[in-house]
Amino acid sequence: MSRIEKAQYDQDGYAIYRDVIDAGLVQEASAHVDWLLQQNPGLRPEQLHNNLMTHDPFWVRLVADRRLLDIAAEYIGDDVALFASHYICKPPGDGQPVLWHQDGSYWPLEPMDVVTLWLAVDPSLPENGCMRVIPGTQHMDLQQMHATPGGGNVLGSAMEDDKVDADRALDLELQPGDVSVHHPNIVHGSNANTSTTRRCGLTIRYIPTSTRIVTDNPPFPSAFLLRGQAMPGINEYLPWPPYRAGDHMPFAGCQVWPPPQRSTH
Ligand SMILES: O=C(O)CCC(=O)C(=O)O
Repeated sequence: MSRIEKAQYDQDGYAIYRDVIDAGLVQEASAHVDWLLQQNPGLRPEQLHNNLMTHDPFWVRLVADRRLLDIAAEYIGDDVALFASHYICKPPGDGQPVLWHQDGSYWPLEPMDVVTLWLAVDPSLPENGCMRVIPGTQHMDLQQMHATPGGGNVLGSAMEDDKVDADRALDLELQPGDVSVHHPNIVHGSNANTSTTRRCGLTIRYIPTSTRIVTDNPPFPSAFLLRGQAMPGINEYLPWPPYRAGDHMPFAGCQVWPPPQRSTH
């Protein structure tokens, strides 16, 4: 248990873990983004969403990495499932901002017991639009988000300005392989990327298996049981997708993927 990070999370609503993922796997994640963009030529790179991961073995391999699950387990316990994951990859020059928001306002979860890990694939710095948080706002109730017409905001909606004390915002500066953790209620966002370097991160939403994903059409497209036991009657989970040469991006260990599986329901 990393007491310092957990204490900071309890006080401020976020924490940072350095050097979590090795350079080889980060490099594969970066290649994965390029591969996904080739497969989905109409998509902006900020919009690589969880619907793309249902049949993608590398994506599941990445979010199931033991080092990430060990961190998630510090916050939500040892029975860990995935709710969602998205790459938010801001290209140089015109990378879009993520306006101020609280994640929990968007999510069909009961209860709102969930933690987000954000894995830096590129250096993530103020100049290329790193994530920004307002410490302590995890204690605010979830607010209604409002549409932001015009298409320039990754989420398409945001909090009202008068609810946000942007002067208190803190930049989360990360190097590739670092991970930040944030609370579903914390007010956060990120600026546009007007620099000459890409800013890519993978956001990963982990839930304990006691949290229900409320959906009319289970299983949810990114509901995977990743560690421990499912709780009967709560969620349906997807099988871990097998690797098929030609259909998927090759990755270290793909020939023996997936590992022997536990019950998925
Ligand atoms: O990647 C970003 O800039 C924002 C990420 C975010 O809002 C999130 O992970 O909840």
